Amino acid sequence: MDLGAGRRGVDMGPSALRNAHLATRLRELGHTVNDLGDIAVALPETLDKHMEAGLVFLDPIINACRDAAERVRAMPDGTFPLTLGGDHSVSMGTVTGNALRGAVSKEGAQGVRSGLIWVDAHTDYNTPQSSPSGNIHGMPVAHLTGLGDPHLTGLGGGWHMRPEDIVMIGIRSVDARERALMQEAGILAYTMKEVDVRGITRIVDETLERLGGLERLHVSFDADALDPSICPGVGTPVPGGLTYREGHLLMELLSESGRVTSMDIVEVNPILDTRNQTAEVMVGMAASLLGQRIM
Ligand code: DIR
Ligand code: MN
Ligand code: MN
Ligand code: MN
Repeated sequence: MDLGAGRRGVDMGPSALRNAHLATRLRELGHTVNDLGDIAVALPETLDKHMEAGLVFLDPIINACRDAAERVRAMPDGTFPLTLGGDHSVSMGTVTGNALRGAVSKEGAQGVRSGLIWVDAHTDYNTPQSSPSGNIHGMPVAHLTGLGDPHLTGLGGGWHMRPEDIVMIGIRSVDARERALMQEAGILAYTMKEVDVRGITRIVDETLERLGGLERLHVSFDADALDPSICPGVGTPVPGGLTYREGHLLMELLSESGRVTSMDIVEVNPILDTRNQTAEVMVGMAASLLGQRIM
């Protein structure tokens, strides 16, 4: 879907990623790939664009997220759910669905405590009140931690991410009120400055240590985390992003840890792209996370 984004086109992202040979690349790595097809979402042209409680297209986005959560939750044990977006609001569904997979925790509550590695230029920690745009793709992480609209925070039936179980990497654009919310929640964000000064290797070491005891780690990869010179097909490009090698190194090191259990690739916009380059780069990122090695 593209209902959560400020401009049209990321609903075509999954087609572009399939066209860039995603399934073939993963099969070549030895994986069995089952493409479950698309989730049906209303086209914006058939809806009247209105705000509900500060949120654009709230109702159809709730439905799409519920659908995504249920599809992920129902995947059999031992499978790796890889979700193709679409705008980043789908991650409210996928992160929730992964936490609810096959389990009821010791405390009897539904959902397993899980780690989230959010690779993005943006922190996506707006609430309906703090958002300058009303676009839901700038709000998924806040809602996953229980802040914001009750329909969206309720997707997990009471399950929420703990702020200390979230690590963000690649950050370089945060709205003023969003920054205050991030600080209040205490979410760890490795900005591009930390990437420059400390390097991806140390950042991955620290991330895996921080998320140490958690059995499920989800990687949510927004294509705009990478520099617009390599991923021009994104709706909100921000200069100064991760290089091609930094992106691959991040995925390679996470892959070597053997701890990542699910992934999203989101915000690929073929309308704004150059000859499907962004989709091809993002297919490479998924391949690196799923075991591709140079030698
Ligand atoms: C901006 C843009 N912070 C917003 N967010 C984007 O509308 O909330 N997230 N582009 O990926
Ligand atoms: Mn090709
Ligand atoms: Mn995002
Ligand atoms: Mn982004």
